[in-house]
Amino acid sequence: MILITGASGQIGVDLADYLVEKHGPDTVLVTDLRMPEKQRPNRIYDVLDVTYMESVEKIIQHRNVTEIYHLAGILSATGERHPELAWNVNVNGVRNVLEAARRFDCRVFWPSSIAVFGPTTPKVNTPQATVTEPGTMYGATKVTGELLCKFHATHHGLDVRSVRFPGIISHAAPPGGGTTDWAVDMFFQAVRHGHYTCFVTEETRLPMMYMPDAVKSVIDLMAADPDRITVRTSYNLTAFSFSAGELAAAIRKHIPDFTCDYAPDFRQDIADSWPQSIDDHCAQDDWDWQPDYNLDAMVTDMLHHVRIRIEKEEAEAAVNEKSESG
Ligand code: AKB
Repeated sequence: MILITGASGQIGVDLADYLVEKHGPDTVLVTDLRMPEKQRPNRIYDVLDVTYMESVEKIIQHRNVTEIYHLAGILSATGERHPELAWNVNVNGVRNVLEAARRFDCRVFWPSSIAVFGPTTPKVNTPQATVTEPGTMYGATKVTGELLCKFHATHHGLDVRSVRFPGIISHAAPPGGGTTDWAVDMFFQAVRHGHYTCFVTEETRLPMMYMPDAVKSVIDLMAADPDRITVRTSYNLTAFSFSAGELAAAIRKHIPDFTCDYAPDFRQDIADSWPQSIDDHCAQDDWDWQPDYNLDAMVTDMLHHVRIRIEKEEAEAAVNEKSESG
């Protein structure tokens, strides 16, 4: 059985779809802190709080889990507001999962982040091996998680694999509490209202990736020959970089009246402490990483799906309103 933790989150929703499609619904256990409001037919759901070791062990043992995609985590902006929560979920969560995986002989995927880098890291083409002195609690939890992964891999032979995700752009599930959320919000606001007020400046440039590539990276990394995996902390990974102003301009090619203004808040400092672009040659060399989407292809596909989603939501809202008033 394949276990996904944090499966209602941004990556979890798309990854669960992929894994269910590939392996069949009987082999994927979809877990999160709460049962999802809308459940898909033929899915096995369960509740799992990864901060409780006993619960993690129990679910692995009872469900015969052999592979874990440990996605439960608190993102950067929420982590800055609730540092203790971030430490508990991100560090104790990954520690519990790694320890249980070792005992029950499971393989593990765990996402790290560009947040492991900080103000003292080279910002352009950030190398794989460089300074990791993050300025945020989220970054501190990710550095700690990476070191725990390496410890379990080298001391216990645990097959744990990881990537440092950049900002991820998706339409199926919204991100929650991240610093790169503006790159998703901008699409939804552009389609809904033709206007967006962005919480970072126009010049803010960050490395990003479209969700289909993020899912592909997880699948490719987990499928790679173990002898080729030379990085047991976490692989640098990127698809492209853009500034908020460049994304607005790319959206404007499809929605000419779209306007965007900029009102930076506390997330600006976090964004400013992160790299602008990433060198992911190790991932390219070790497991042939190559993204499929560039900026324009991503924008075209995102707008198509965001429009469909918003039309569907509006149609559902109209039906609900009608049934309530009738
Ligand atoms: C965030 O903004 O917190 C995440 C990340 C880059 O890890 N998207």
